[in-house]
Amino acid sequence: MTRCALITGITGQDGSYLAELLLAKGYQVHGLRRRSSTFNSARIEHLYQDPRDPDTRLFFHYADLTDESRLIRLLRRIQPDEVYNLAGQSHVGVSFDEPEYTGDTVGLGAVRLLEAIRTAELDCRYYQASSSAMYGTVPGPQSEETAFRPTSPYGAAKLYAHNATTIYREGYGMFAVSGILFNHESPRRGETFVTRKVSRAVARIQAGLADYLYMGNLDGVRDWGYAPEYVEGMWRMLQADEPRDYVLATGRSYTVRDFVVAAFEHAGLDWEKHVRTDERYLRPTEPEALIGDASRAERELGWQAQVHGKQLVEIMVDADAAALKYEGAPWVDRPRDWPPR
Ligand code: NDP
Ligand code: GDR
Repeated sequence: MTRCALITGITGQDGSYLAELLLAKGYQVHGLRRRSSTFNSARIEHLYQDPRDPDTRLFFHYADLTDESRLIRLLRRIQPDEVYNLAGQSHVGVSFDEPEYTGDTVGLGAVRLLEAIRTAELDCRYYQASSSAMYGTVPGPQSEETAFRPTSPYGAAKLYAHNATTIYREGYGMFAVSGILFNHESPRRGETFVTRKVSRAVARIQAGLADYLYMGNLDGVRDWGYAPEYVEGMWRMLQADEPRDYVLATGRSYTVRDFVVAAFEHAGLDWEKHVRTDERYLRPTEPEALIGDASRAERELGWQAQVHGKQLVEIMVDADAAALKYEGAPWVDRPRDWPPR
């Protein structure tokens, strides 16, 4: 029988890769998308299927995690076997500007979805997109047993959602799990997250379209992996015999400066000539070093990150350079695999 999955946040980086993965595994996939005044579907356009075609397995529904009754109605109609909650305001810096909205979509949003599953009396498996931002200042390497001490409204909202997921699992017997994912990146990463901001700027500087890249804290330490590998880990968590939380990470750490230097080097540029600091990008508080210990996922799910460091930098810089080339000159014949995935 065809399995059915619902993805909130399908228009985001992870949602788009997860939709691809589940379609390839034969699932019927339903994605929630927000209404916006311009198209917000660039990352999933290549997956589009005509809803009039009887063989279509991908469907989109307008919905927002702030709208509980809509969630209940959709869940009743779709009756998914698996629900992946990837939606919400996901930018840590922005969460200091919009703490209430971040709490509403990231924290309460998850509770609304869990309550909607209960109200609709569904027997489904639930995945919560938890984050290494919940660890905050606790020294690494961080595992599932590490205490949480978030340093941002975003981290605090994720921790609320994380705790709620545990409560629904233990209190109501739901198969509800949290994946505590460390930073994962790709050419589809939002343009204001640091890796993509850097790869995009490097491509523009190399093409002569910009001179400078303005950055915040270069000393932050992160564990950056490759997003397509991480959505495979999410799926494996929902296929396990027992519901358990898992860390997904590479276990390797780099500073933001390391990433910047490698990206400029890859493009044959001297980073010191082009990088300037702008205190607008500094945050009031932030985790110093996030480094994950994913040994439980390796042991129990057979999951292990492969791509990190220089390889990740090169994937992202090359994709942005190619994007610039083809978008800047629309008359050029684009390669068959355009746009870069
Ligand atoms: P993105 O920011 O790329 O995607 C977020 C998605 O949520 C988008 O589809 C966005 O829609 C949607 N969304 C935002 N607000 C709402 C709302 N109120 N109602 C419904 N949908 C909404 O994030 P990622 O794909 O990178 O991450 C996926 C999830 O995993 C997020 O929850 C993030 O916080 C979490 N996470 C991410 C990590 C990472 O390194 N990428 C690490 C750990 C956790 P729209 O396209 O319209 O903006
Ligand atoms: P993070 O990722 O906060 O870890 O959250 P981000 O890429 O935003 O920042 C990483 C580090 O880079 C520093 N930094 C800058 N960051 C941004 N965005 N812009 C800048 O100009 C800049 N300059 C320096 C930051 O201070 C920080 O130290 C991401 C998100 O995807 C969350 O949703 C997710 O939960 C966590 O990763 C794990």
